[in-house]
Amino acid sequence: RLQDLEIAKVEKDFRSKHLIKDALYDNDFLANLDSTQTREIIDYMYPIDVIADSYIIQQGDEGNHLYVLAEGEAEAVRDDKLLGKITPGKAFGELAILYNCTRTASVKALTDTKLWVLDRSVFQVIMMRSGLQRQEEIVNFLRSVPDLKNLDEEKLAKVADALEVEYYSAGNYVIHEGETGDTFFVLYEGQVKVTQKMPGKGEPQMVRLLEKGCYFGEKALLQEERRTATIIAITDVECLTLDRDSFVQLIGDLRELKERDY
Ligand code: PCG
Repeated sequence: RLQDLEIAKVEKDFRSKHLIKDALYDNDFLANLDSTQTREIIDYMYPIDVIADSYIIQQGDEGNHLYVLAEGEAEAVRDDKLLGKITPGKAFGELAILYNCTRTASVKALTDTKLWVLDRSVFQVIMMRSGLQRQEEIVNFLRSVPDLKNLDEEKLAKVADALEVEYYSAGNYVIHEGETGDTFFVLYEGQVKVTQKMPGKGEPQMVRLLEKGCYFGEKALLQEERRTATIIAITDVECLTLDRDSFVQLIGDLRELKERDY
């Protein structure tokens, strides 16, 4: 377990979390991690600086780290042949970690760079937790969500499988009233406020606050064409999201959601 390794999560701002998440999704070998694995990798990566012209990875070495380039530029070289440039938002070093082989190429910093790093030992613990354990964590959380807890076990498990993670920084819009939308959100961390346009009022009016364990965005997926309210992150926010197809298949016919009257 991660706790047994006595490694702390590393606080990071939401821009960094975004960058790491996009880098993981952008990488062919890491794109299929589930939302819990993605969240954990993001939480446990730590920052390092590497100065220009030094090697981040040496071909042939044992691989002990997975990297995401945050700032600067690097290049990948195999047998003295340039494989390509690595730019911010790219993950690299995953092959030796995933397949237990030696480094298949060298990576050299072309400028001073800032990197996010994950130790192999942490990566392995994250990967080795059984699908069942991970699913259980999310299912337990979903059981605390009003209305969703009435889903049967099988549906809950399927929802847990289909969820993805999304991050919003404090002050950012999650949903704009009036736009079309294809996403259902469950708030996993942080607070958002709901505002709505009201007749006779110039500014949208505050309707309510939502916190961990609340859901939103169901209306545009059920009876309405468009978003009926605006959702703004008050704190940094972590959401678990379902796309329209999964929503319709798994949750769409819950009476509690359909009949929800704000
Ligand atoms: P949707 O899809 O219309 O997008 C905005 C969401 O805000 C909406 O779904 C609800 O999930 C959520 N919400 C929270 N409080 C209210 C409310 O009082 N009225 C409405 N219409 N939506 C609300």
